[in-house]
Amino acid sequence: MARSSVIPAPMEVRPAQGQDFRLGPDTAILTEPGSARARHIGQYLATLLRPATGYQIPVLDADLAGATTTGQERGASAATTPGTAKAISLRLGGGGLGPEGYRLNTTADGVSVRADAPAGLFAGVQTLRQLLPADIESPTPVAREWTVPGGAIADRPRFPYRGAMLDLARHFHSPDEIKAFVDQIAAYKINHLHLHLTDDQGWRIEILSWPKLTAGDGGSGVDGAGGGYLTQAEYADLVAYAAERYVTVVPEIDMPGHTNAAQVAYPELNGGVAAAPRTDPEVGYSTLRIGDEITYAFVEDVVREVAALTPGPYLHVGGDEADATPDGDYRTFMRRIIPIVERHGKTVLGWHEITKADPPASVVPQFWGTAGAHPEVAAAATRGARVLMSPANRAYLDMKYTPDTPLGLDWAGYIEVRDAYEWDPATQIEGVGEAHVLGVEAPLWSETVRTLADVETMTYPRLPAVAEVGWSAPDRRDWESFRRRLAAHAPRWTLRGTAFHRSPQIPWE
Ligand code: TNX
Repeated sequence: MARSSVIPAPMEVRPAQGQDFRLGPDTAILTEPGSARARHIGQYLATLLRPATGYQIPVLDADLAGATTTGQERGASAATTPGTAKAISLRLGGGGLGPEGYRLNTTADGVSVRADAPAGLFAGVQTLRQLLPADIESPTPVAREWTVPGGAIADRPRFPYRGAMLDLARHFHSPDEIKAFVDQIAAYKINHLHLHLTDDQGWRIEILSWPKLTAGDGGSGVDGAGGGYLTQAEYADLVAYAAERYVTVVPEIDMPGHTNAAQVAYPELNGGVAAAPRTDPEVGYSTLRIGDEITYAFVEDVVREVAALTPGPYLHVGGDEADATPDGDYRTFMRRIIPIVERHGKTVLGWHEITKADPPASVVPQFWGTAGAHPEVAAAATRGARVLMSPANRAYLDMKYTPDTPLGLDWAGYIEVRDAYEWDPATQIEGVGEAHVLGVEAPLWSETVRTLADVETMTYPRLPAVAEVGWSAPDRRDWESFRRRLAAHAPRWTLRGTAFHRSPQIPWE
């Protein structure tokens, strides 16, 4: 039953008997007249549907196709288009469910997706994709019926930020690998991709004003393997690719700790003494020099270039594990660089240690601790900050599933699928409730992770769990339901060639 396998679970699903829609060779996609973005989403959907169905699936402006629908029309009738049988329509307006919400109505005559904004249409398209049989993910034609179950879905996310993170510093991932990852996460309505671009082992983004940062592959990786870096053109291309999939890239420049690679490339950032390259996974030994003016010239240049390449609202400044930076220096540093980032038009994200610096309420702390009392994070929330939730014992994709998992670390414990699923972002930190939570993010640190298959094995099936934690209302979430729905996704991953962990907690088909 495809309907019951949608992840993340939609807000409201009302089945309608006898109203299943069958795609056919004559099925067209009709998009909002005059909207280039709706048209683009229509083309994206057609690209998803063509390989397995073998149908042509033309994409047309709804009015050019002779549609008589108006913005006032609601529900399934909007999919009925005189002159064009069997259409999927993507229309803007009349959704009433916020910037990412959508209504998806299916009758025997067609499917209509309606949303107030393109992001909602895109989310609706991902739901439609999951309503079709798993074979829809086949890269080659499959001779079968393509049925969408009849009924009405109304959906919107609980939190606006649902993210995943790749660590390019400990082992680099190529632009093509990152694009493949973007394609996968967008299917689960993950709308932010955080890239950890700099660390002790390597610097992975070209900075024109400090070119030695990426000389020699931007340093090495953990165990001396996995160097590489993104040119500015590659980064800009990735950002655009992600944006077409409604994924916002969040670049991270980690400071004042995790800076050894920069201090290898530029001894002047290290008091004139070249730092030694490091390929071990240790943390907490490096720091920028808080009293040196060149530190701030460096930050200014890097932030200016990265901000200019990044259309999204956020720039992540790291701030974690700065054990080699005394607390007073840490505050001095953060209080000086936060205004630099804001002057370049970006909202500051920082690992939750940033709350030690009493930052302004505009700064978003990313919580990576475990549940309980965190007075500095709670104080930031009380001052009006919104918190991004990445509890390490729930959302960390680099933790092993069990002691037997070949990849991964275990400092935050083992995280099986159920652990990744059964937690609530609004009850992790005392004093940080629903209204203080911006959303959730699942970080994948890459000390042990190299290939795309490694990335996938750690990500699936835990990322879909975190996606549902971030999207679905608490009353829509249920472990028994989730594990059954998740099982139905394995054939999709297999058809797409996505590796995943065969957790014994899931009744795989
Ligand atoms: C802690 S989580 C780190 C990273 C490591 C990670 C490994 C955080 C903000 N910092 O430097 O890669 O543990 O799990």
